[in-house]
Amino acid sequence: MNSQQQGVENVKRYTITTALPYANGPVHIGHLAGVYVPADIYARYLRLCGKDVVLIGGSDEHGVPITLQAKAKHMTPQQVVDHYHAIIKKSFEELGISFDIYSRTSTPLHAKTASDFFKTLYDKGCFEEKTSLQYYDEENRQFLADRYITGTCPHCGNEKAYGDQCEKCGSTLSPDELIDPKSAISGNKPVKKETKHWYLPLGQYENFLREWILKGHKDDWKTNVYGQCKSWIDQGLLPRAVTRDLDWGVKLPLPDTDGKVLYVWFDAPIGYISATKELLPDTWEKYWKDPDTKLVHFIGKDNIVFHCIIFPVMLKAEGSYILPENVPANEFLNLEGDKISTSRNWAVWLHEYLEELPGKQDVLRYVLTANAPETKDNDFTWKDYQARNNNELLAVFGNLVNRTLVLIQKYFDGKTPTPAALTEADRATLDEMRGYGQRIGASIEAYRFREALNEMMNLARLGNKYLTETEPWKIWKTDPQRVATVLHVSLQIVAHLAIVCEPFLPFTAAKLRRMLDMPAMGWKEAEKEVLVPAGHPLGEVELLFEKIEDSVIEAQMQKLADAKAKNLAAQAAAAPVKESKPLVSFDDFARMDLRVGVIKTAEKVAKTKKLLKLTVDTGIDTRTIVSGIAEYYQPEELPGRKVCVLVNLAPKDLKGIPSQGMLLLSENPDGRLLFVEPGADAVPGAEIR
Ligand code: B3M
Ligand code: ZN
Repeated sequence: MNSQQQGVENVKRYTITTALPYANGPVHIGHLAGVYVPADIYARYLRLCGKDVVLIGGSDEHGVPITLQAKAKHMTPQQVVDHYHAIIKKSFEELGISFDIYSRTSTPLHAKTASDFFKTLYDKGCFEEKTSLQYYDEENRQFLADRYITGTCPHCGNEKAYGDQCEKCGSTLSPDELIDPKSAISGNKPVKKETKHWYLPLGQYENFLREWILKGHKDDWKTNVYGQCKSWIDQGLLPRAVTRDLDWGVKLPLPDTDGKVLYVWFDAPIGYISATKELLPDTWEKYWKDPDTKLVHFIGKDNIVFHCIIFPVMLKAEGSYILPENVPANEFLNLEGDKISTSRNWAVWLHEYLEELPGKQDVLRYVLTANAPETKDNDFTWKDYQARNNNELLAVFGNLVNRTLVLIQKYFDGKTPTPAALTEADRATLDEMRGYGQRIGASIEAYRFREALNEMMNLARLGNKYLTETEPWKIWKTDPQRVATVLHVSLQIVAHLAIVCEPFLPFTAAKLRRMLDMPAMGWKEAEKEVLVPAGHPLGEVELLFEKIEDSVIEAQMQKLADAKAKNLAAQAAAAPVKESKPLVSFDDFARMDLRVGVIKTAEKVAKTKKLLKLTVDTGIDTRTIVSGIAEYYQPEELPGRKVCVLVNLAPKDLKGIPSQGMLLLSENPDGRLLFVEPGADAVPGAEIR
């Protein structure tokens, strides 16, 4: 019986891990949507079910990106990771990510755990030892691993590909595949030098992986995860180096290996184990070696191979560990239609969000769950954030709670009303209410968190529907007893929400419990009918959510626009300017007839992304000119715009449109085209000389 069929009641304990973010930058909404919010929902739910759960997190503090950043900032790697580990840890706490421990991989305990793990595999003869020629920077006397070497990607031509990966086309690369390799430190062409490394022979575990994943988890792993594993296994599993020539990382427990460390992707997953050891020094093994423990890794899709192939092979080879029951990896979240990018500062950083939008932790948790990229990449927009807050959290969830509690305050002095005989509709509503806990729980256990969240909101919708149909505010004078019954029923729905919203909206759940003066309750309680008994005095009514005004969204959009402009300017400043073309004579130049023109009309050329069809008054005539500026200018903003026109360029048909001349444009390093504009007083036909 696989884990899916195993309901929570059959599982003794859970070890839930979350991808360890690199401590070379803050976390952003992509990390949260992909990994940390779903993991926290899962852990909170299981705790409410009374399960024994450890939720493990921590900072990944090794790897070349950290050392490169340290070099660039004239800091030590330890200073870099200390700085970002603190920011990351604090921001997770403030968002309510309920780690049982948030550790880090630069601790001595981790170093010992990881090097002991390596030594165990080494002593068992699991590794292949290989001496090979590797790229070496003679000026810095350093081997060039992973991000220390750049070059042109053989697959897509990206000139800034790395020795381990091309970020443009996503290909996994080895340094030898790079065209025209350069050292990322000195920029020099590297030489080859002999060095010894240890390799994990993944191919020897092909049968194990086929049996364990392709057969054993065909039905319960997400298709995106299963599919990636299958293609990795089918394309052939090459030996994987587990050591590097670097000075920052976990040192090797072998003689004469100074300057060598464990490959970051060998040591980082062991960080889950060392963090558990740190948390539970005496009982950690129950969570990693007891077959009654269910191990679940929460990650983003770019980490699938490490968590489904490489780390399980390491655990299998070591022999005493359990394997992950599930790895529900999410796809990627984009921002306003563009890929989130740390280097381009195209992100909503968690620590900045918490500072700029205080008290809105649950709004972010809600929106990121509602839009979670569970099966395909998805997009975060500030407009959607505002809409979901105003139209769902405020108008549905908050409205039900507020109406119920204000009316009880008003009519019953804040005491839970005593119901009279229930009508059929009352009975049906209460019966329906009691079914939500089981349905929401089933979706969470299947890692379908969007579905679970929507079902939780459907419980609030049930309450609103009930109040709208019974309209207690209209019958207080004529039938106060009926009002008591209706508000009693409505209050039970609110109390049930306090339980079932907790995994998603922990801050709201705490407020609700305070308002109802209700103790924390387990998930099973949601099967009961009455959670707040008649006569029970309620607490103060608080506002759960407030309307988010356009100005708040506009400020965030402006922040993104500023980041984009700054990034373009930085790109322009950093980009090498092209050499000048060969000299021309004045006569050569004089043959070109350049005039001032005014754009009269502009329209998109059908079926093209780049072309606009313009009519331009050149002073000589009004003519059609087709220009590739559609990505940079909207047609409606162009009429009346003064431009510089090459009027004696031979006419040319572009997409079937005869174009007579050319507008002068400048091209930024990022490819952005901008008009070369004449002076404001220049008139159409004026010669440009
Ligand atoms: N440090 C983060 C990433 O690739 C990587 C995860 C490690 S989990 C053991 O986004
Ligand atoms: Zn590429």
